[in-house]
Amino acid sequence: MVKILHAADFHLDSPFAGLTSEQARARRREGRENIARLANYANAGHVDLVLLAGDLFDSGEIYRQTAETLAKALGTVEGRVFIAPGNHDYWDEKGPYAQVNWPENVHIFKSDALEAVELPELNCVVHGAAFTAPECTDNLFGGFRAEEDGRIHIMVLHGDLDGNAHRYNSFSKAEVAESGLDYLALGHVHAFSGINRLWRTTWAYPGCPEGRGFDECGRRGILVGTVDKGEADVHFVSFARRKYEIRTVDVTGREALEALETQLPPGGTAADLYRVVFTGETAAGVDLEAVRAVAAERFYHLELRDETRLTRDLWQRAGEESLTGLFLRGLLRRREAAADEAERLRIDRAARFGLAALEKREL
Ligand SMILES: [Mn+2]
Repeated sequence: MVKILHAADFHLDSPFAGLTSEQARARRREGRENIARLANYANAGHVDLVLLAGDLFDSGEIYRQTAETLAKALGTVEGRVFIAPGNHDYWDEKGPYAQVNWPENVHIFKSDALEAVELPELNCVVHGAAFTAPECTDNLFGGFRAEEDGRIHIMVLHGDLDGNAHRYNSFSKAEVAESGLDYLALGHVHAFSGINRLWRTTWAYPGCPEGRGFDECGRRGILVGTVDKGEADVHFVSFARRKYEIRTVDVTGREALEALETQLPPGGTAADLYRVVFTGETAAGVDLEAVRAVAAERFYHLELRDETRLTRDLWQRAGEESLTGLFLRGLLRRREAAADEAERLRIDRAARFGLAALEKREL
């Protein structure tokens, strides 16, 4: 039995567009610190193998110290570390992995042909391969069969299981089922896949351990557990320093701040990045600047959107024989013909501005 820790898709030195440059810098630093946290976590759990399935760096254009920081942190791991470079951090003689000296316990797969590393002390073999370019139209996995030799066979690989793009090492579930592997540690898909099984092979994508935008919301983490012949007992562990969350807040008949309050978790949001979308019906819309002035300090980062629609009784004024009625009738016709929700929201906004202007004129 071997104890493993499986992680992937750190995307260190991501640009973090959408944050201030100061926060983006802080988040990049936190990303690098995550590696040391990971090493400490592995040591505390007496992990034998740390399996890192690619996309550790976001690109070849990393900050100079990043590879050094990674090498130093992984050198403190008491077990062995295996890295299978992916499409963002593909192996290249001039690439980021080649810039530093790696400690002895770290093995980086450097070939786009599968390689086997034997670990007799663990009765285990770790297989792996590398992307050697930003795309890999070959199937690095296909045809692989683990020897039936009583040893535990594990593979760490970046790739697209059941993918149809064929640009990122696509391979099939049938191939995994035939592999005879005990555990397949994958990287590439950024959401946790769940722990899956195909015949005797357990496989999983851990997802990225730290969200980097509102397309990577919620709990993020790593996988830890044990692998034995024909069985793996692996589970997800939350690891992210900060979460991205999107909350939809209906403000119909309520103050925006009050409504927002009911949607927030009891544990607080000071460490997290939130996008709040106000919906429902209002006469005047939501004063986003007023909400921001009060609420912003309670979040690491707060984005606000007003997607409320005009209250129904205001649209009813379309029946009036007045300039307001005429104006609203015109918009209502366009609203009924609108192609999508976004266009309807734009028309609601136009109605609001128009009504405000008309009210001033009528005074
Ligand atoms: Mn990735």
